Amino acid sequence: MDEGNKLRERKMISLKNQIVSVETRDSCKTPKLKIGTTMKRLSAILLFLLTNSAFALNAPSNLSAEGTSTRIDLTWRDNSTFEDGFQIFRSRDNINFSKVASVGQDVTRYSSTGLLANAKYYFKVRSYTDTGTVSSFTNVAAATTTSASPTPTPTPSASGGIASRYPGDRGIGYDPDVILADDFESYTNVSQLTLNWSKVAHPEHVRIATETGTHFAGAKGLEMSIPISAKELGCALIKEVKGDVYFMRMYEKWVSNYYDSGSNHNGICFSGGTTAPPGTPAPANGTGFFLFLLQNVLSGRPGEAAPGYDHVYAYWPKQCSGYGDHWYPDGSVVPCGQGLWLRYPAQYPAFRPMPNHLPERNRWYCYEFMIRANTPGKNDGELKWWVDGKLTADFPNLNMRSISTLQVDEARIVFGANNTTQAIKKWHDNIVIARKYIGPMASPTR
Ligand SMILES: [Ca+2]
Repeated sequence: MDEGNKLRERKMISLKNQIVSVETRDSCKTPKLKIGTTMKRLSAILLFLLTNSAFALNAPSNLSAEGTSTRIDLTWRDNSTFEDGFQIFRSRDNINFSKVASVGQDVTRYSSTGLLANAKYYFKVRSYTDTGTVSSFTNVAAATTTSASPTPTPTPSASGGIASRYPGDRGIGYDPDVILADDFESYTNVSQLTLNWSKVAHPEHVRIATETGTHFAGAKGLEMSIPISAKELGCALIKEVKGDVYFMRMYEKWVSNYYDSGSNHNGICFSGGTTAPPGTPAPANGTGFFLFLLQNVLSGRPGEAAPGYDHVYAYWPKQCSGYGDHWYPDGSVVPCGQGLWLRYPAQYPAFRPMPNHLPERNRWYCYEFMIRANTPGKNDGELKWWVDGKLTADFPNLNMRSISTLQVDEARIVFGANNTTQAIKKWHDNIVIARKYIGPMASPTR
């Protein structure tokens, strides 16, 4: 018999003695008084029994609360064996609590829904029995709801992009929302690229190409190539920007025999902050950096073929791998399995899985990548991309930064590889960086 049971045993004996003494004492007085008094005493004893059986109804413990958009999820530990359920109390000020719900026996979780956005709530829980017994309360747990679910950036109609107003992209560079438009027609050599771009990294791997098939429109395109090499080689065109929302559209084409099974990066990249060397994750507190590269590489997925499925290569505060995560439109993440959007749907309510997209080699595609940095403290950031004007992937509800000074500060064209066993090559044309959706070129002149 444990101490609690011993205590209860002693209480019961004491109560029995009281009843006996009541009957004995009252039996010496008038019978009428005896019955009435005894009933009163018994009621008091019953009340005593009921209220004191709280000693046996252990309080739940370890209450924790987690807030999402307009709901808070509670969990606690059930420490009682004969409760009929648990009562949940809620407060806005941690002083005045009111009961908001009861849940059944052995239940250890509850979701308080329909709450105000961006609001702090306090909770405590106790166990109860149907006879009116209640335990003492758990600890008070508090959580704050986040902003209401953001509406993902609307997908523009085919005719709604900036490019729809500039057939053949003619004059698109003068649009007030366009930061850079480059068709590579103005250059005779690579050194001139910095007239429009902030920096060209490793120009020895970059060429202005004029051969048939190396340009989407006009007479020239941008060629990037990597020779066979045992070490990592790469090149990039970098445009410095400073803001929270950018779109970058690029026509791109992989050479017909393109194949690289090693570490390969190629495509459109947005980054903010001071990026760390490979293998160093972005700080989890959201004050460091983020990097998102829309690319195609082989990563062992079913049905895969060169150049590999579209995906985002991500360094961000919630990355699961030190060497960056690969996000696919269907919600999976290599090397971590399911993305956060599939594992925690309540935190990513606007995420919709889409089929993965595998481009072909030796064919031009119009890729457009969008980044929207979140409002600090809110999960309203977003990445999405389009292929030939068709929405292909959408990652809303992202929280990629905690401070407003961490902004998108570079838009890049990236091409690089490590341990190449054959030379690889890719062509690029008609690049536009803008603050609004661009869309494919209207009436291309080929
Ligand atoms: Ca061109």
